[in-house]
Amino acid sequence: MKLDNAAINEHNNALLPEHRRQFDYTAAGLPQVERILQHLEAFQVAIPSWALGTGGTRFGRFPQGGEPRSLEEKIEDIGLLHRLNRSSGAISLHIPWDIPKDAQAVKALATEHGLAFDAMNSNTFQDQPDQAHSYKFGSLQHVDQAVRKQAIAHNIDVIKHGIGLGSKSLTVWLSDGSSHPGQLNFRKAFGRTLEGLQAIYQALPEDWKMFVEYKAFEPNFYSTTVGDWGQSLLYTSKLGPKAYTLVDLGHHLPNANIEQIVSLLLMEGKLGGFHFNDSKYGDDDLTVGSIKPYQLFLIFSELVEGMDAKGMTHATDLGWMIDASHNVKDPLEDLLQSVEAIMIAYAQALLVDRPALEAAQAANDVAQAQEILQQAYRTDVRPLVREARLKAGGAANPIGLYRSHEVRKKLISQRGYNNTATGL
Ligand code: PSV
Ligand code: MN
Repeated sequence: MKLDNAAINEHNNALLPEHRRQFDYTAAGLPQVERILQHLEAFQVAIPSWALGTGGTRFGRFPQGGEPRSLEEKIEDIGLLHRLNRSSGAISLHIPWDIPKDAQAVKALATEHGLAFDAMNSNTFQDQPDQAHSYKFGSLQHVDQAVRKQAIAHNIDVIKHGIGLGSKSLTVWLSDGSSHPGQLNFRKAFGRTLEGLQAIYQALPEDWKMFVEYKAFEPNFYSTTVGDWGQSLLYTSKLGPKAYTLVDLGHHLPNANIEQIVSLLLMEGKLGGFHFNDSKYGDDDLTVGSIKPYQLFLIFSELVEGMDAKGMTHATDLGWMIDASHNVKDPLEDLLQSVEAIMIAYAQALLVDRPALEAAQAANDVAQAQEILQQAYRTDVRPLVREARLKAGGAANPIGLYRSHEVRKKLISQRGYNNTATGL
């Protein structure tokens, strides 16, 4: 489904006077507004190909209807999101859930929608119907070399698909681990996994990055072979300069200080990218910023500070991706909300008065440090994010336009009710 310029203009014209009033009020109190708007306009968040349909839990799934039936329709849906918010200009593919049959055609369709291909994701956590060996007891950690070879070959295949699409990175998330004490020799499992990752690393093109994603639990509930940022950092340090750690916000044990993890990984030059989501209990995969928006801001605050200290380009030097599951909301609305939450946290982080914060830290002025952070966090930056979106040609109120245009209803009439777009 495509939205034409006329529909966007009509929507924007109605909202412009009120937007101007709000923007002028916010901008008047801020230094360097132009710089902030440029940063916001440049910032793009990749949408995962697996998040466009209704998700579910092991207890069931309640479909919304109108889910994309093919990779092409997934690209169309992300194109629509990008048309609305101008900040979703990339797609992250999961193989084998979304194998491009004709890479050239798929790439051309994505380009038509203004989309680039972000990280490719491999999958050695599920058995596929045509697969020779099972991943029941792991993939790269497996005691049987034949299973390990199969998992390595799959990752190399994913790289090949990515080359055809113009992607520049591979994300490896392994569900490897154990569910019972004694099941696994931790040291040997680590060694076998490292060997497998090394073989995959060898197959990476020169200008590619490899992201090693960690997760504390699930589907294994006693140990995970890439269980936390320390273990991921061990692997990526041993692998070499093209290997980086990927932080999925939902993959930590409760109350972990993610902003500190991010800061130290950046310091070591080993932070590769993000999977954004939010959670109350574990890997809940909820809408970004819906539960802990202050934590999201603190993470972005460390990112901005750490990237600036290294002279990195915010928009392109890390991989910015969403990894969420939309169980009760319309997935497209949920994704619009997630991207908006990311842009808001980023904008707030750009507002932090860094020299003043440094001075407060140097003076051990703890109360002042909090004042400075919360001054930025409590600023309503939504008019700034909206202004950047309008400048880029997007909609003043993406969800408002999505609803008034009755997009979901139209998608259901085009695609029907009973499709499943997710691979799980
Ligand atoms: C695992 O929970 C994960 O976060 C990995 O990134 C997978 O690729 C993705 O979710 C699958 O939904
Ligand atoms: Mn993830």
